[in-house]
Amino acid sequence: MRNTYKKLEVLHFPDPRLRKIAKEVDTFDNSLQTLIDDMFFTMYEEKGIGLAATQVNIHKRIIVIDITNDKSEKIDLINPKLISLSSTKDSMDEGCLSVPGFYETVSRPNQVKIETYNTKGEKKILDAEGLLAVCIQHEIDHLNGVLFIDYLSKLKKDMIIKKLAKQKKEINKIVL
Ligand code: QAP
Ligand code: CO
Repeated sequence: MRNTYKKLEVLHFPDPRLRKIAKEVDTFDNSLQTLIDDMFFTMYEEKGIGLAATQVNIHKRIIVIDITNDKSEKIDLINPKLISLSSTKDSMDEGCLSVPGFYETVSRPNQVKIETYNTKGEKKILDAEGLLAVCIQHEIDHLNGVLFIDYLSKLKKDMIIKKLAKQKKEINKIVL
């Protein structure tokens, strides 16, 4: 662990770079650990519970998650692969650091099993349920260029797009 971290810039929807497909990590070196540490730092600074590398414009299959309130359970996933999904689903209010200010209900399987790698390049199996299971699916979606708002009705999605465009217009007015 270092004592200084870099706060990475988080891309915001509708940035087209959020649609890129991330590539598998094939080198497990120090720079990978550095990136993961900076991703945790960025996620905590932004008050998030999950962050995918895609969101910080790094198109590699890396995710950081911490769903605790006291930063006590850091989970990093490298090349995560869903190997089973429960048929039972749960609806949860989801948000996203790349779609700030918007929360909508999404239905997803409430239990998942994934295969993933740690920073040493060792393969691990992880079983998750509830919020962690939902967060894992949300973040793996990012690696595939998918956002939670893609699951909403066209009406709801269009409303978000419109509000964001309006916000951007207001910000530009102030800058001008
Ligand atoms: C994904 O999202 C997630 O709009 C992680 O103003 C969220 O960390 C999975 C955030 C909920 C399951 C349930 C969003 C912070 C953080 C905002 C996040 C905001 C500030 C979102
Ligand atoms: Co997100």
